[in-house]
Amino acid sequence: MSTTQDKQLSDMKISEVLIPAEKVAHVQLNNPLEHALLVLMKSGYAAVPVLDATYKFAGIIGKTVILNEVLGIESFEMERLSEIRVMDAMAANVPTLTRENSLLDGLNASIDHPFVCIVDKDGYFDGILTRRAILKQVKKDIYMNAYKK
Ligand code: 4BW
Repeated sequence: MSTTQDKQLSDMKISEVLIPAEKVAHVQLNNPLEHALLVLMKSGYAAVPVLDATYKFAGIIGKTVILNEVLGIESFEMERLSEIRVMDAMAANVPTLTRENSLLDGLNASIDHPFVCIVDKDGYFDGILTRRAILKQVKKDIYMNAYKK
């Protein structure tokens, strides 16, 4: 039986390299931007998924968007961090895929996005596919093909 180790990227599904939901830092729609910024700073990530109260995927929020929201004419108006909610600042129009999509679909999406959110058929958050996971697989493919010659 072939394992992820010796499979070609073109034969793989997203489920084989997905980071599962329980390992992904996230925030919720109703959280204030202050909480989202804390999660982003403490996790070290530039952007994380936004979920609703039932764990359905809703969008993505990142540090740049948050800082833009509180950027005044000459200074940052930090008190606004507690006034604005994540749902009013996040990017909602982002592509999603399912764990059954091919890794090639993921590769296409990751050209424009550092990570792609994976959802089930009802929109519940399943995890993320990162560029890192895809690049690791691309590297394996290149090495495997080099040894075949
Ligand atoms: O805390 C980190 N741990 C590790 N192991 N690597 C990290 C960490 N923070 C950043 N990195 C590296 C990764 O290679 O820097 C790249 C860019 O991070 P980003 O985008 O700009 O914060 C990381 O590349 P990646 O693994 O391909 O991840 C792409 C993007 O996916 C990240 C972040 O927005 C999101 N992400 C990755 N893992 C996540 C996550 N978001 C929430 N929870 C996670 N566990």
